[in-house]
Amino acid sequence: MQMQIFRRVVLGLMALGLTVSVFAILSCGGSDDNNDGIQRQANMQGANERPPLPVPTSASGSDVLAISADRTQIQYVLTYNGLTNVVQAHIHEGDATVAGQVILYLCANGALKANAPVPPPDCPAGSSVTVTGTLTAANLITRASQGNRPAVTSFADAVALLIDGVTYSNVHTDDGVAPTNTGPGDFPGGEIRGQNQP
Ligand SMILES: [Ca+2]
Repeated sequence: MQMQIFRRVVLGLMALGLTVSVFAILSCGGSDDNNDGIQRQANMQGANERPPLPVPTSASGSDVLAISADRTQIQYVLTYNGLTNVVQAHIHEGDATVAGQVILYLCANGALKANAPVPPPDCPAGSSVTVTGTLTAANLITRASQGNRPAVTSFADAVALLIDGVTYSNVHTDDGVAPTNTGPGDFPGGEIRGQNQP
């Protein structure tokens, strides 16, 4: 009799264990939805440049930044239209009101490539251009804190700023002839710019 009770208790515990296991698996599966990749994008215009020059350009551009679920990679698609003399494009830290520091290169030409930790793709010429690439910790330019902006010492810091809307992308042009800022195709400080946001 005691043995029968013992068996029932054991079988009951086994059934309970199985049920708990199934719930654990189901709840893990559900929580994966919270780890899906996050996307940010920018709509770049001349009027967004800071400090405002003004930048009299009819050019425009965009980027789409897809952050991997584990937040170790950013796949990007950069487009720009109506720009001449494009020399480089970056992601900068900072809100929409400031000129912030470069933390990631999206593209660059010639000697400017050497300023990036890993040479970025070319910034092609053309009336309508698309550049793609993948950014990882190897691409990051670390930065000390500046003003009220936090330090960027890791790729995780950069991703956190990106998710929080505290980065912008811009595209720089330069005709290679002094002086600067003479018109479209000659804004070394940036011709079009946009805040990366949801
Ligand atoms: Ca010039």
